[in-house]
Amino acid sequence: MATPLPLYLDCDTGIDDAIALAYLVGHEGIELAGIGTVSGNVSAAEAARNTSALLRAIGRAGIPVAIGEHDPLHGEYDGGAPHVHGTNGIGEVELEPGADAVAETAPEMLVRLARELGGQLSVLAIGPLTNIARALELEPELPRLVSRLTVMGGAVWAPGNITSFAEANIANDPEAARIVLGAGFSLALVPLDVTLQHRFDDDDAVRLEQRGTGLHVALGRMLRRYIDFYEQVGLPRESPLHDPLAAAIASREVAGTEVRKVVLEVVLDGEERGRTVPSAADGVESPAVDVVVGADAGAAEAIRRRIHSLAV
Ligand SMILES: [Ca+2]
Repeated sequence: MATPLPLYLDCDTGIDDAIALAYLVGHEGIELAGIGTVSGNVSAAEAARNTSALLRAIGRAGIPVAIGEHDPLHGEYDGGAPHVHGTNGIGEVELEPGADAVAETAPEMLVRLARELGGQLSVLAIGPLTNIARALELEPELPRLVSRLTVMGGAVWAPGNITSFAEANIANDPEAARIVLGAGFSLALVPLDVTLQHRFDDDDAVRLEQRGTGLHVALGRMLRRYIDFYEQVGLPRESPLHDPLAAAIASREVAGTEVRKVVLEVVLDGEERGRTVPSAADGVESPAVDVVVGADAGAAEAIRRRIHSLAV
């Protein structure tokens, strides 16, 4: 078997973050070298508690979790998305507490791992990009020290979800997004354009609950809560796989079937704040990124299979 891919995960756990985490742990080709948290769906501290509790439930409490930035680069944390993810971020599901967070911050952990792994580290960001922007302040060479950065975020040719223009991860810290998208990483952006095409539904919640372990029952209940939210806002009883799809693409298990290489600008002002726009300007110096707009039709099944395979 090939050497596992070392991965740093940056997250704001979050129900779809929890599903992505279970997928990553269930993937034998991934070695989770460290996890950092950032405020988004919940505060960075709450996200760390949720992440550690999930790792304990999965039987992987030894994976280090570092707390990252509480506030975006400009302004203050806005209190998260309790209407989507529940007041505790994981759909009011109660889990046994996990290990304490480590002493270093999430940006410090990312920089340390990138230096230690000498270009081998892959990075997956499924929350606002504040920690990645702070890590660039600590280590401007970061884009050349990591092999690939995969970001769940943005709505490029599709409408947004937090406003009609902007997707939540980018909208929660547009300044950080502008810095990270322009920093020169080998970068795959996994926006709403593609994540909305891949979904779990009530059958998945039932199957997770029937799997019967504490972890799977908890994930099933979280998923049901998430599906309830989509129904409340007038959408089908289905859950888009935002973060899990980005995880499956970062792991290279799921391929992008349509990928467009474009320079992206992030709108910072006005009603379109947080919008990700393909740049029309000629001669811009910013580097292009790979925007994934289509992915393997089997993505949801691949994610489902990994999560069900977890022996806990
Ligand atoms: Ca997330």
